[in-house]
Amino acid sequence: MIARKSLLAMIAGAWVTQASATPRTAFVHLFEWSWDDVAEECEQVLGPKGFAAVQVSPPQKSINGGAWWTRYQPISYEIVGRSGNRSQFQSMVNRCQAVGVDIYVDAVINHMAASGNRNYPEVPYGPNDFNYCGSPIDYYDRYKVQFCDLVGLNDLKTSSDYVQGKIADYLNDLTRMGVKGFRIDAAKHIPAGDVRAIVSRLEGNPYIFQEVIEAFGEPVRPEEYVGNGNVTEFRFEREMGAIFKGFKPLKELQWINRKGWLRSDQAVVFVSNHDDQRQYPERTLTYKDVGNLYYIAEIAMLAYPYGYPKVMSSYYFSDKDQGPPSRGPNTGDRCFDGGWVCEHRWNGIANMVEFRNQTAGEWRLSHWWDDGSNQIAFGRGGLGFVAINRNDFQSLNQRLQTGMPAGEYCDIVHGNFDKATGLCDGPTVTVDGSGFASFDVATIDAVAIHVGAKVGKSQGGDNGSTPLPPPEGSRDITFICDNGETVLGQSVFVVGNIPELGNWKASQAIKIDPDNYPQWEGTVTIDSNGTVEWKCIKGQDDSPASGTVWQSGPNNTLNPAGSSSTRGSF
Ligand code: LM2
Ligand code: CA
Repeated sequence: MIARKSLLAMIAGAWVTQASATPRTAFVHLFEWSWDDVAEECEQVLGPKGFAAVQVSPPQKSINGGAWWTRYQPISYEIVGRSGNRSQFQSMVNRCQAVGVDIYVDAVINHMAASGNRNYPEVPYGPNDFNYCGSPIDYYDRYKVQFCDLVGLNDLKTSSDYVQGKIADYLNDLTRMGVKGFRIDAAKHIPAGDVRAIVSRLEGNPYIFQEVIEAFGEPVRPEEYVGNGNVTEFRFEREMGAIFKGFKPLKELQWINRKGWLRSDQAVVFVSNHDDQRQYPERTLTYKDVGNLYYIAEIAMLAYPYGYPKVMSSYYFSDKDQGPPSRGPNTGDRCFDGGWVCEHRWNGIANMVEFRNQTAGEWRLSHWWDDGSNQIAFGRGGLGFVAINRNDFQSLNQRLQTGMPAGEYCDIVHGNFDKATGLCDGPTVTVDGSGFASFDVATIDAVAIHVGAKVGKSQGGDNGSTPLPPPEGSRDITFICDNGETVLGQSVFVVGNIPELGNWKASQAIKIDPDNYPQWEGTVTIDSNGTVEWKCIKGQDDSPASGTVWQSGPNNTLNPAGSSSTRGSF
């Protein structure tokens, strides 16, 4: 194992990875997932696939009931509910963080529940902490939108110092637990200035995105909120629906970011969300759409350089109030078994996240081609190329200029690229010396390639066609972990902040040996310069990301230039 790892590091040129670590540029909404299941998904899928973050369902205490929407009726800011309790929430945050995945909380702060008496003793809020407008919401009247009860939900007086303080306390509590961002639910119903006042009370620098549903002719506009953080761009969702459901030709995608919408760096975009998949299925793409329309739309979103994309991950439902399956995706009603849809695991969606990460350095369309209607292809400045066929009776067969370096690339929609071996288990696309390649795309399907999945090249951030120079200063370092008491089937591994140590991904930790049990020891070849931070972990023999137990306390440090061994302890 040591030999394989050091050879790998040599081929990959770990120093290159360090210099150009790929950014994480897409996130997923794990709607109604339990905290335990989210944690496992971070380790098994989201970390390895390069997702930046997970939006989780509202974690605060809500009214009881089986419908999914009970979570949008808070009765207290205690962290407890259908997805789990506070300690499960904390453990999820930690486990996701350890594999580089942030947690974003859906913050329901415009209102409390729909009870009659406007009393929430656990916060506490009393009648004076609410607005009273005396009528239902009228979306063409700014005052009513922001001060009336939304579908009967008690509208908080977000202009009040006390209410702002309580909301900020709740969000700061989450930040201290390690939460990295907030979706501000129903932000359109909170005056932008009130959101700003709340945000200004937040500790740290959490990522903020505000749910402001744009609708033609309404007085409250998404643009009012851009000073507070990002804003949802619902026009993108609607346009993707129009295009992929066939009301407009696919070639319209070329102009989708030039319609006077929010700027790319202000916008959160999605093909579907938990409300619209239920409320407006005729115009919103969902897993219920025939064929692969929804699938190729998600692929198109992830390929297209506009906004910060959120992948919807749903469960199957027939009744739109229906709550989640009673058993989680990892324990019972598994992904793909008719319980949880798990779109984020669909091959092309999961792998297009890496496409977006790998192409972030060329944030533009290039090499556009279309057939005049429903077949398109475009590049990302030589870092990636995608061909999408929305035509449902004719395949796409074209020789196209990709702008990419010559080589054989994995079609990551239909195959998986193994970064460690440089092998592709699916079809490949060969780009010739002048950048041309032949594409054969079935009806309602897509093919995508990127520089991070070039066959024969274990991936270490190298995206050119020139061979890498050998790494300088490789050294063999002995890693020792003391007090590594394990049970049968469990081993000790080391993981750390450099590629040779798995970049803090438990799934890529390096196994060491119990030569002097309970002391464990192993040698790893390190090419990186600078201080190395690392920890001992325990995990399943063949799968360190399962049941991972981390060495407590601060990281161990090592200066590879100055020492030949380093030690940590459980
Ligand atoms: C949102 N964004 O602004 C959420 O994305 C959306 O899912 C929430 O509505 C809404 N705002 C309030 O946070 C959902 C659901 C509603 C549900 C509410 C409150 O779409 O149907 O309303 O949560 O649970 C339900 C009933 C409704 C009833 C209301 C109050 O469906 O008929 O109104 O509770 O009892 C009388
Ligand atoms: Ca309000």
